[in-house]
Amino acid sequence: MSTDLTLPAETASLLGRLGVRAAAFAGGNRAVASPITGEVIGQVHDADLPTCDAALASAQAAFLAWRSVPAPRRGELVRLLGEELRTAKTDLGLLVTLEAGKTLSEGLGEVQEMIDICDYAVGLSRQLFGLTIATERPDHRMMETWHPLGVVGVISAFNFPVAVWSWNAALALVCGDAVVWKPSEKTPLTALAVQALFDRAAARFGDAPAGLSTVLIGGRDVGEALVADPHVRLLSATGSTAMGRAVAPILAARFARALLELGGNNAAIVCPSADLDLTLRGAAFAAMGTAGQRCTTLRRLFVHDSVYDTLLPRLKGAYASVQIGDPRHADTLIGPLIDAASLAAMERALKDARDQGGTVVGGDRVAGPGQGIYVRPALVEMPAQTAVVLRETFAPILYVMRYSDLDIAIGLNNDAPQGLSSSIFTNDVREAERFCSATGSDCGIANVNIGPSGAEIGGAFGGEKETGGGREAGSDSWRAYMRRATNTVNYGSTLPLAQGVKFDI
Ligand code: UN1
Repeated sequence: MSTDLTLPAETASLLGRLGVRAAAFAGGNRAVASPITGEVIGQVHDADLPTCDAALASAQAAFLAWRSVPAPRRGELVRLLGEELRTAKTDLGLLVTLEAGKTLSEGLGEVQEMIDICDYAVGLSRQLFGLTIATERPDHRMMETWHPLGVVGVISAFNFPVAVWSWNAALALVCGDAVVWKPSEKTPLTALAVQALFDRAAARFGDAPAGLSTVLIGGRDVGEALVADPHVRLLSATGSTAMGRAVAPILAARFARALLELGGNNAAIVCPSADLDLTLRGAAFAAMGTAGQRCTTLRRLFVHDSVYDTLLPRLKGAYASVQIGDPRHADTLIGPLIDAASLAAMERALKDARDQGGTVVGGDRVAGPGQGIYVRPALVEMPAQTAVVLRETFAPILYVMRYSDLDIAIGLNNDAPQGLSSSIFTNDVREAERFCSATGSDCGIANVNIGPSGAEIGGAFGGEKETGGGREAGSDSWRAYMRRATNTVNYGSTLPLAQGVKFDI
């Protein structure tokens, strides 16, 4: 295991192995710091606006060619990308750890999620299907066909710096679209590495059009270029609800599709019959894992009166003993916060929680390597679901509240403005089914005896209300990346009109 002092050199050699040319991450205008130590590990070049325009024009040209390539052949490119990711998994996983600060196990898990979605998309490339529909007219056939959509813009966040791109790109590519990606300003190095892996896959594929998938490093202006460009027919954006509010009206004004993955304020309900060993592990991973920086992180825990006094001491024990530190070390479970702004938001929320009657355990800074920002996750017992509980703070804070009636607990679950993920811990089938029913959780994800985070790619991922309504990854999410045509074909020799309308000339 490398020491802290070698971190920039370690990053440079990793990037070299992943096929990123030194010119791409050295000498640029934008310094990239690792949250592990705060050290600068790369200097990347922002794309200027002419570069953005050229990339978008080239993506449009690539789309025009790619849409005519048979979908299973398009799948072959994604299969090769999956192969590159398998080969590079260890290096890319470590780079995710260096740049985003998540533990090695989570960094590797993120790359595994990319491999999984590639596998899924390869299969999908032979299963892009439409319906045939009964028609009211004789000697007619009605069907729907699905066609490539255009250029797909992807704006991704620091916390899943590469997986979110892959959920979009793997699907978009088999669907016949071109992809232009603006990664988070905080994680451009992993994006450059993924682009290099894509370029390798494309070279092996042979005749992929130039510009089929590109990355544009930069800040807000690059994002705005993507949002405004008329060629971008679908913009998939992951980030804060504030970002979604800025992006959505611009897309709506030009009638482009928006796939928004915004805030989450995810809750779990612990019922009287819950298996408390399982609940403890599920809640601990969901609340503290990735240092509380997942959009699916568990932030609110409603515990039934009858088990509160048993579960809480155990949870406090887990919070007190969890291993915090350098995420490259095998025994670390909690790495650093991404930056000082994140710490400030956490401290503000904990102050508000105290002011609103909360009792805070943890939340203090702990020593870590260099200038990295390490905190003990905070467990906050709240007398009620106050304003601070309903606000998403992207940090490891778990608000715990008592409940006595399941209907009220489900209501509290649904009172959050966001609607991403949710869980119930119970061994009572009625409670479990109620939670998953139309009158249960109003979130895009509702789990039983599993925490709200750590979703597999096979299901559709996304949520309701201020989470934005988009769905990525599995199930039928692919339809967002295609346009649907309804075809009515008359194979007879008369022209009966629908609805019995007469128009005889
Ligand atoms: C995110 O935090 O932006 O379900 C995505 C999960 C991961 C994805 C999280 N598969 O926790």
